[in-house]
Formats: sequence, structure tokens, C-alpha cells
Amino acid sequence: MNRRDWLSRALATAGVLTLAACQRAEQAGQRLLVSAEELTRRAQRLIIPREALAPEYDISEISDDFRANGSINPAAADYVALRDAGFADYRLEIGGLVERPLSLSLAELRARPSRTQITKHDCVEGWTSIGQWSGAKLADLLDEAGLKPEAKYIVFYCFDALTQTETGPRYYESIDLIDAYHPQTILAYDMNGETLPVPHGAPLRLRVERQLGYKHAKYIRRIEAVESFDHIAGGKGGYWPDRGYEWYAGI
Ligand SMILES: Nc1nc2c(c(=O)[nH]1)N[C@H]1C(S)=C(S)[C@@H](COP(=O)(O)O)O[C@H]1N2
Ligand SMILES: [Mo]
Repeated sequence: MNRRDWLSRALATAGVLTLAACQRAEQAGQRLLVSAEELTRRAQRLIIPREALAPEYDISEISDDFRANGSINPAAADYVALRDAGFADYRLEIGGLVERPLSLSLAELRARPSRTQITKHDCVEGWTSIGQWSGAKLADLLDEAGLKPEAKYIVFYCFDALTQTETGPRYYESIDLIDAYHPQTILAYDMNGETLPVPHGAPLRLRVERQLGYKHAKYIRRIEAVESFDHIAGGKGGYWPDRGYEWYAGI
């Protein structure tokens, strides 16, 4: 086992033991589970620096059938209109706690500093796929917009609602500034050398390679810098975190 594998197994075991201890304790509730999550986050941060790169792979290792998961074809009227026009009218809005709000077309995004990487996607449901992603570096976009000193998190608002009727709450996610400024954190517009397909989040999706799949917001509509996400939707910083998943899903 390499060092990274060993560490993740050790941390996973520590997590299970902590969880078992929590469950044994009478009246162990959500509060204890939350502190176990915080513990894992701190331990991971101590041992594996958050700035470390996720492993990258060779072209020959790219999965033939990268799975599409969650929303795969948003039905929201604003999305359908953009999609039917080939996303020609799409603009990414970057606002909130920034000095210079941005509104960028896909051509403008493609003209910004970019990165290409072949990485492994890890879904919490237990499957992985390897894919190549190209996109604008989030750090450079945030610098261009100029984060205000109060900004602590970056929120990604998506077009899709996950309910069958597509009238439910829309998907969203958030990350802290360590992940936002991580060199592998990009807003991907290409996958495996081609324009990002609709099932994988066209026209723009997040790659935040040190975290699990559900953090990788697809169908990004708007980005906002915030001081806190308490006031957004369920207050837990993401569609799945609002439904009990951990906000920090480090891998
Ligand atoms: N907007 C949006 N983003 C999303 C989801 C979603 O349903 N809607 N699902 C998440 C989950 S759980 C995973 S595993 C990945 C799946 O990305 P893929 O379809 O490219 O495999 O997208 C994540 N981002
Ligand atoms: Mo997932």
C-alpha cells in the first residue's frame, strides 16, 4: 500500500471506531456524529495537507463508460432554453462578496487560464470512474473578481432540481477557500477532449478533486462568494448536506 492509501484506510478506521463509540454512548445523537466529522476533517488536514494534489492518471486509464449520476438532463425551463440554443446565450455570473462581479460567456471562460487533468471520480454510492477534464481555474476567476476580505466560502448554484417534477429546490454546493484555490479546482467545459455533454453537467461543472462526487456541482448557473451559508436553503451548504450528508467530503 502506498502512503496515501494507508492514510485513508487508517483515517477511515478511526472514523468507524469513533462512530462505534458514539453509537455505544447512550443518547448519542446528531451532535456527536457532527463532531466525528469535524475530527476527521482536522485529522486529514493535519496528516495530508489540503493543498496536496489528487492523483492524476494516464490517458490509457480513462474509463470507457464514465457513469452519469444524479441529474442527467435538467428540465428547468431556463436550462432547456439555453441548451436548445447550444448554450450560445449562457453566461456564468460570479457575485456576492466580490469587488468586481463578473458575467462571462463560454468563449470568455475558454479564454481564461485553464487546466487539463485526468482524475478519478469517487461517488459516495461506491463507484468510481476516471475521466479527463479541462476548464477554467477557479482561483484565477476569483482573483479577477476580487474576493472581499469577509468571503469565506464559494457557493455554486445549479440549474437542476432533483425531484421528478423539477419544481423542487435546485441543486447547490459550496466549498471553502482552500479548495477554491486548490490548483486542480476547475470549472470544466470539456470532458475527455470533447465539449462537456449534458449528462455530465453542460455547459459548466465543478471539479474539486479532493472531495467526493456530490461536491462536484454540475449545470452551474451562478457562483457566489459568501461569509456563511447559514441563510441558504437548508443552511448546511449543499443539496445533499441539507439532507444529512457531510458538508466536507474529503478523499
Ligand atoms: N447539479 C448537480 N450536480 C451534481 C449532481 C446533481 O444531481 N446535480 N450529482 C452529484 C453526484 S452525487 C455525483 S456522483 C456527480 C456525478 O457526476 P457525473 O454525472 O459526471 O458522473 O455529480 C454531482 N453533481
Ligand atoms: Mo455521487
